[in-house]
Amino acid sequence: MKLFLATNNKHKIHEIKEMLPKWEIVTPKDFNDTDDPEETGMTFEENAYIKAKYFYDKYHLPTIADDSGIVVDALGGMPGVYSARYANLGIANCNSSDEANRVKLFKELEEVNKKNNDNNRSAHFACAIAFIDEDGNAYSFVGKTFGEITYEEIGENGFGYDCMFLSHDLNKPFGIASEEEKASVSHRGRAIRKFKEEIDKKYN
Ligand code: ITT
Repeated sequence: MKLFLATNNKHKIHEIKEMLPKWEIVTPKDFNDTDDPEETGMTFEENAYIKAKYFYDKYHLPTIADDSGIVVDALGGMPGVYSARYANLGIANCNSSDEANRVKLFKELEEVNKKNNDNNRSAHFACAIAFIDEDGNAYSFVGKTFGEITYEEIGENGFGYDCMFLSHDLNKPFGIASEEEKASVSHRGRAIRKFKEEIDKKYN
């Protein structure tokens, strides 16, 4: 069964392909398509739907999209849906590098902790998976995983904010977790498992 995965993020493609071994996954790259629809939503669910709908309307294949990010309690939920462009906020309307985003998050959190005279570093990752089937019906699945922001980068596994996220479930940072360990508790793993439970039976 063919599934269009509406993302240009190679790390998401790798993780989701591993999680969905029975599906034939194609991505915009396979169509030499560099389109990147603007993420104008205020929630992960809205943005995932915007991306899935854009590519469903273009290729008419069953399509999934992932919108995800890290939500830090002491920062009022930031960077949240702005996770990919956090270091560029207010400067340019494009994604910033993972490293620049991490540097900014460490700095902002340190300042807020100092101001509040505490060390609240609670955070969670969230992932919304939007799925649009071949008839255009839309579904949404959300996964979350809880933990804390570390004081320095730990490990090199994963991508994005992984090396600064201490997973409560694993009791270690995602930066030193294996792919299997991360997938077993991650926001993306949880959302994709909900997708599988609901959708797999439709196609089997
Ligand atoms: P697409 O929109 O093309 O899917 P993107 O990288 O722009 O790719 P998002 O808008 O969903 O994706 O932004 C997600 C950002 O949140 C991503 O750039 C990472 O920095 C971070 N992120 C999401 N999932 C993560 C994970 O599992 N581990 C570490 N960081 C993650």
